[in-house]
Amino acid sequence: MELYYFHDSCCCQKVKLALEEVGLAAACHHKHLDIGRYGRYDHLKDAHLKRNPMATVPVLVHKGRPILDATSQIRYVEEALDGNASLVPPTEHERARMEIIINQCDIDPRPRVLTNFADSWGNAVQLFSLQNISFSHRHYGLRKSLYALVKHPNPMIPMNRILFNLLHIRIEPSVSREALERIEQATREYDALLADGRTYLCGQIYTLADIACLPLLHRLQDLGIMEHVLLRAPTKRSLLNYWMRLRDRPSSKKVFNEWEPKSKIQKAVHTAVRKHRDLALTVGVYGAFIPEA
Ligand SMILES: N[C@@H](CCC(=O)N[C@@H](CS)C(=O)NCC(=O)O)C(=O)O
Repeated sequence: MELYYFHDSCCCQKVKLALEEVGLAAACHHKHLDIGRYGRYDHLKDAHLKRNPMATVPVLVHKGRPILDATSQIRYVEEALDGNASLVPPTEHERARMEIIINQCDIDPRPRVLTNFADSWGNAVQLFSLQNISFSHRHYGLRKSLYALVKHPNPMIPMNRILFNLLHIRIEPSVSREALERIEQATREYDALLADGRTYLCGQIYTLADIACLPLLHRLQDLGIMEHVLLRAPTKRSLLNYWMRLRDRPSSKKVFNEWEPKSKIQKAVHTAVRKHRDLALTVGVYGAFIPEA
């Protein structure tokens, strides 16, 4: 089995979590693809386009057959277990709940469907992520932007980033308000579920629902809006405790902290970039788009 992934993508993190949880990570060959945040666009190279003409990650290849969608991939990992372990709850009722949560956490960032939050709060989180990524592309030169525009099978994706930076086009406040409300609603729902003292979203065993949800919670933290969402009244204490508990799980630690700066120079650059990004988020995005309580 081979997994083509980008470490900082929520979709990819789901699949990596599933593989880590069931001990298949070592048997799976991981191939890191830089999908553009640091400017290499590995996903637009011919080798990847052959694997996935839509140029997205993650791609899980098993016996020469690529599986192109994260949600299908985590289900595939569960099926590959052959009863050795399970990422599915034992009762029918909880299994139905798991299905709902997996779908609610699905991400489809194609521009035409991205703002469809009704069914998925994954897309609402992705909207803020994409804004963040677009910011990180603002120093890209013309050549890099043109390359993406020419090579990308969905040119609206690089086009949106170019316009975002060139013409200072921003997500409309009404849309980001709607996205935030969707995030509020989903987190309220999950908090209510966990309020009965259960350990995981579907009861007492860790399931695909947790795998689908955790990368989104991690992203809320990364974007700096977790406090806003979980600590604002009414505080979502059960969900907050769930996150603090599950982010310390070995699989989470591996997947969410995959890239750590090693040398002193890397550390300094990393800190500077983070500071700069946080500033951009606080002043440019957070301030402008997160509505007042
Ligand atoms: N529905 C797909 C979406 C995959 C997807 O769009 N992945 C993003 C990363 S989260 C990507 O590859 N983007 C390519 C790009 O930005 O050009 C899934 O869940 O796997």
